[in-house]
Amino acid sequence: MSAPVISVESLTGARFSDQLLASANSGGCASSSCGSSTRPDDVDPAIWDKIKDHPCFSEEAHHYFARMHVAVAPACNVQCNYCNRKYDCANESRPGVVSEKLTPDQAVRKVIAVANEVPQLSVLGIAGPGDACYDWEKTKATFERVVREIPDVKLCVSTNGLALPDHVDELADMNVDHVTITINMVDPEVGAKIYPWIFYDHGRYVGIQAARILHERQMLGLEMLSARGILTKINSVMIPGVNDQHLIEVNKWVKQRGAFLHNVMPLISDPAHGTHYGLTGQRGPNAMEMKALQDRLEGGAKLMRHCRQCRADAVGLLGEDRGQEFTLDQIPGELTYDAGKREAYRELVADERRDRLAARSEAIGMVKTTSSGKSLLVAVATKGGGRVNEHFGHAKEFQVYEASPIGINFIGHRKVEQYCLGGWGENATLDGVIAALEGIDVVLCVKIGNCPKDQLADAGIRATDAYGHDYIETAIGAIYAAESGVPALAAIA
Ligand code: CLF
Ligand code: SF4
Repeated sequence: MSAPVISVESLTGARFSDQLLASANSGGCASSSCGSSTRPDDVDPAIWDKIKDHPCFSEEAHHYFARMHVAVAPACNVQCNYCNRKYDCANESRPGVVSEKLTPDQAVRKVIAVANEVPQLSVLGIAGPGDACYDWEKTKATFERVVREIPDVKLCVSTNGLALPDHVDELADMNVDHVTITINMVDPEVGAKIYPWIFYDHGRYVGIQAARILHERQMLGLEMLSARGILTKINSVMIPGVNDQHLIEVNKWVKQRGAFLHNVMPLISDPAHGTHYGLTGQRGPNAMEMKALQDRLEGGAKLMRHCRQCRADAVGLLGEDRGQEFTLDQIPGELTYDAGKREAYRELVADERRDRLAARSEAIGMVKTTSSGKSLLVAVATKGGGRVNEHFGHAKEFQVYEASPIGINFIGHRKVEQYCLGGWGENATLDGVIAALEGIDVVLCVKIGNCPKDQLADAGIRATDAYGHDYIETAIGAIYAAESGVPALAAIA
């Protein structure tokens, strides 16, 4: 096929490629630390085993591992006011995007093509358009073939929950151990403002009755999954004035029923998408409203903060989308599965993760011991591996970390338009990037020119490339310590 080979060098730099070649040539595992020895101290070993390679269920894993989606199940049994069904399912995917729909056979061919080429691939998800549990036969046919032909890819499913209880046992039989349910309400009165109708048990229901049925099925599905040890992520679309305050209650309910993660996503509402909310002027939350709600939810069900609301045919690390390299017309009719690249990558990553975790805990320990009380927001240009390794002008997003006396925590990302294209940067684009970085104290990148650096400084944002290729937490820890008066580690110009 014509898709380029995704090299480990392109992700993480020359040191990685040398290690990758050495481990690949040795024909065996180069590391004594494969797998679970990289487990963070605060995660149960059995849980870690399930999440360590899942980019959505582990923030740490999302620096190393990729997901792909196949859009095989377009039928849906619910109407959400933020969807008009012309696009992907907005419960999991970015609204306004149309994905390439596939038959199960086409989907399996695509998974083999991606697995052969993308070393980071670890998870196959079915996440719209439509509902994977309602359009079950296609979901099941796809998963069964993938289990047979590519057994080392994890399976993941996203659903509105209405048909979920009917298929929990089959999901368990297929070793699906990651399921996402979109739960926007636990009070049917709130639900009636979000769902005009549902289709259930051969009938159509509207209003509060529809919302009540949906709520009961969602809770039942969640309880059934928890009872079987299947990890659940709850997606909630934050709709200001409709369910924003109510999501605190949702968080409590799902925590009580064993949810592993709660992912609050902003409503994206655009009249051009033709949805009810888009056409009636319902706005989505801004970044500060999102953060305020997420901060209020701390202490409840554990929050996911690294979601990118990806496409229903997304391919790659979260935050990148290589789906256009793997459209059907680029995939050969006959393909043989070759696990070589992915196996070599995993060996490499096992060592790297252990090193990074050690560096991370050292940096966090140091930040906790400074007594400045300061809080610092740092935006990092990275293309993966947990390192500062992207040019400022090439970044399409910045990962945002907060350094404070409680440690160094990933708190989200800011999407931007790529500023530098072919060695040339547009001022208007730079203005947009600077606006997207509002509130950020420091930008870390591997390279930045004087012009953008000066304009960032004018906006009160310091930028430095002094920590290029360092681990993110190491770099942030050094800056935090320097700014807190601990003997200088590196200066920010
Ligand atoms: Fe896909 Fe979803 Fe599985 Fe991940 S996505 S089905 S859990 S493999 Fe991930 Fe994408 Fe956010 Fe979804 S970043 S939209 S949370
Ligand atoms: Fe649209 Fe997904 Fe809601 Fe169905 S469940 S109406 S596809 S957002």
